[in-house]
Amino acid sequence: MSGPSVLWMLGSDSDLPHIEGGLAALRELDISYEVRIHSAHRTPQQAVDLVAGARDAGVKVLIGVAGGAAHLPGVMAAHTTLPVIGVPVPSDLSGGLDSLLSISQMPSGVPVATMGANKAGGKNAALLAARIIGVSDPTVAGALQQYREGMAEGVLRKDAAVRAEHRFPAD
Ligand code: RP5
Repeated sequence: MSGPSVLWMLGSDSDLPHIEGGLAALRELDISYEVRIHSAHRTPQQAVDLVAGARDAGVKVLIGVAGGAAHLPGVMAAHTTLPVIGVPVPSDLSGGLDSLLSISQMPSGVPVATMGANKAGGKNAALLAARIIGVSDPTVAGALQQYREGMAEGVLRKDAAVRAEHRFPAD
């Protein structure tokens, strides 16, 4: 039961830059995580074995990150009843429309919560994982509330700054 709360699985190390914001968010919320590289196509057996053992290892949420054919999150969801979040990595084809559709268009019965194929995808995956964990963990729920309040304060600071600078006639 000593595994991380969130297990990230990436189809390639080239996907790493797309999850940096998500890893930072989990650290800020003090939620444990582990990142692994396994591909639905290149190392299918290792990927499946890791997912199949995740619940017994104490993992609460799985995040699959992949681009292009992007079967990884769906394969993960097929081998566990834990919640699976998919992060489509932008590709050369229409900015990642292929990744987005591949991950989001799951058949009935095997859900994957699909994030955007944009720079927010990795971060939002982490925050959705935190919300799922926060359902039964008041400490995480409290940390999320603080996170939201910090975000709102940041917007208010920017509003005040832009208002002071972009005003005509100025005071
Ligand atoms: C996918 O193929 C990976 O998730 C990655 O987004 C994409 C390209 O992988 P590399 O060729 O850079 O290893 O499986």
